[in-house]
Amino acid sequence: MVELAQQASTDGLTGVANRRRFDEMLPKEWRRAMRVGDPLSVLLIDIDHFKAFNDRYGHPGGDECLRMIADTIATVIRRPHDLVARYGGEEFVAVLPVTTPEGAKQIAESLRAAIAALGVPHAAVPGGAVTASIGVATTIPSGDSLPASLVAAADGALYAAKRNGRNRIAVADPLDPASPPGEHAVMLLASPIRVAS
Ligand code: GH3
Ligand code: MG
Ligand code: MG
Repeated sequence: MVELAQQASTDGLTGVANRRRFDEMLPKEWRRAMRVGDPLSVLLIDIDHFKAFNDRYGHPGGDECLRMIADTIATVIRRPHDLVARYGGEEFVAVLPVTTPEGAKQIAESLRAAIAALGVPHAAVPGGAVTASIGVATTIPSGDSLPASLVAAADGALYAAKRNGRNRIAVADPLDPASPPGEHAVMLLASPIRVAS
């Protein structure tokens, strides 16, 4: 039974958690963070120019690349309460409980660097190696907003990272015009906040 439950929550290709596990876990973490007033951070990680990678190296090569990237993400993000999941296609998501904006930004930057340092050849792009772009968002959850708004904010930041040239991170900010109207109901923290210990 334990094995079946494990299979039902794991992505078959990469071995990290699947989308279903993420969809179950995020609202739980959201409620827990709301109860105690902790910050909650989300990273959305999208491989750059992955269509071109598949075109060049074939779908099996793309699958192998996805596995390597997933392993790297799971190596960098490994605190017991963190979750790394395959969000869909060549996109991964990380949920980081009790993580301030500054902490989330540092983890995202380490992750971006670790993926680039893998040096997976990608001859179809100028840098010659596989890279990823990362969108970062943090909030202290409140009853006025929904978990999906935090993911939407990270997605807006990811879009900004792509637009600004890829192989970079971007942090959601309420002043960022990329944030769609209405997202401001989520309290996005522009500066580090103190967490009671
Ligand atoms: P960008 O830098 O803007 O993210 O460009 P991109 O090419 O990475 O983005 P796009 O969304 O156009 O392409 C994503 C590609 O990911 C297309 C799809 O075939 C590939 N892909 C999605 N899931 C899988 C998978 O499971 N295996 C493989 N090999 N490829 C996948
Ligand atoms: Mg994508
Ligand atoms: Mg991509």
